[in-house]
Amino acid sequence: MKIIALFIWVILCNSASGDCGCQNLDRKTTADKPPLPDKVCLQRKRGANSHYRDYYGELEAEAEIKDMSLIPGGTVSVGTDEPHFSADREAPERQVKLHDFFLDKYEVSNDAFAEFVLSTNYTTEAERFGDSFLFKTLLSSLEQKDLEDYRVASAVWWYKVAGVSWRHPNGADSNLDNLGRHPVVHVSWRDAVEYCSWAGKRLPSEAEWEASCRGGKERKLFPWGNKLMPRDEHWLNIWQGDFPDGNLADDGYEYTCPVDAFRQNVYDLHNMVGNVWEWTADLWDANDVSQNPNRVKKGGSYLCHKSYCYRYRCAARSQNTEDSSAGNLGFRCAKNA
Ligand SMILES: [Ca+2]
Ligand SMILES: [Ca+2]
Repeated sequence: MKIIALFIWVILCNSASGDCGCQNLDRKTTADKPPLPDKVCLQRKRGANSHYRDYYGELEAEAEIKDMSLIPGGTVSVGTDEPHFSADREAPERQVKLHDFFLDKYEVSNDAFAEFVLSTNYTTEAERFGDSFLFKTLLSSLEQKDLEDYRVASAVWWYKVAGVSWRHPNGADSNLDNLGRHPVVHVSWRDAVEYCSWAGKRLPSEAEWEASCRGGKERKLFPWGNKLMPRDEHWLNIWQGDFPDGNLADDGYEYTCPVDAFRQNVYDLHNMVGNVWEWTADLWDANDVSQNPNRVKKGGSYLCHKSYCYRYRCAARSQNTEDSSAGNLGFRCAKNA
């Protein structure tokens, strides 16, 4: 039986405004097991990180799903009373009850998505539409000029580009060479639902995603604590330098990184914040009964910078319509325990 290695990470604090505009990428506009709350509660009292090891110890037989972590349920805090983007409805902090569940340790990779497509002949929505949204630095200046009218008005660094899809993630002529372990992108919410269903899984709810992000800690900004760069090391793939020009890529990645590049908390979850945004099951507006409602996405992406899109925090959230796709938006799956 594998033993979960624990790292005690000692941490400390950070804070911004703005809007990356990536929530505007709409094509039309340019029976579960009962929770064990007492046990979880008791284990949490033993220390910030120890409860997870204890919990796993008692549920060893169930912690066997490949590349998934068992996330303990119970009553967890989500949201924040110190929102950075009030319009995103990050506040208030609230308590939610969750059952135990499993969550993928990694964002779904191109290799994994290719298996799904090979097995099902699935065609993604971007492939059916014939286009997807690409960040400007992936286009030559000539292409940027030609596609001027296909920019997102509120975020002119996004271009709707023909021929871009998960198979051609960085331009119509690009391919998946050396990107097998990178996250699949240009997948819509509906594509994500189909993939998870094929895998015998489902999308996580926003609360499940956020509880997983928090790694058993309360009121921390990031999965590991409050300090962005413990030990002066990069713990996530975001944007360094000036946005939207001048990505220094100090973290080693100008675009996506491999899905197992940054381990971020005691749940052994990688790239929860940063790398690519992740679809959740939830509606942005629970009363939205339209044909193409907005769904909640979490975690921010490699394009996020504190000065402009400080959304690589566990409490941060954004939205896109179900049929949206872009080069910085992917997903991971959950499964009932
Ligand atoms: Ca980066
Ligand atoms: Ca992510």
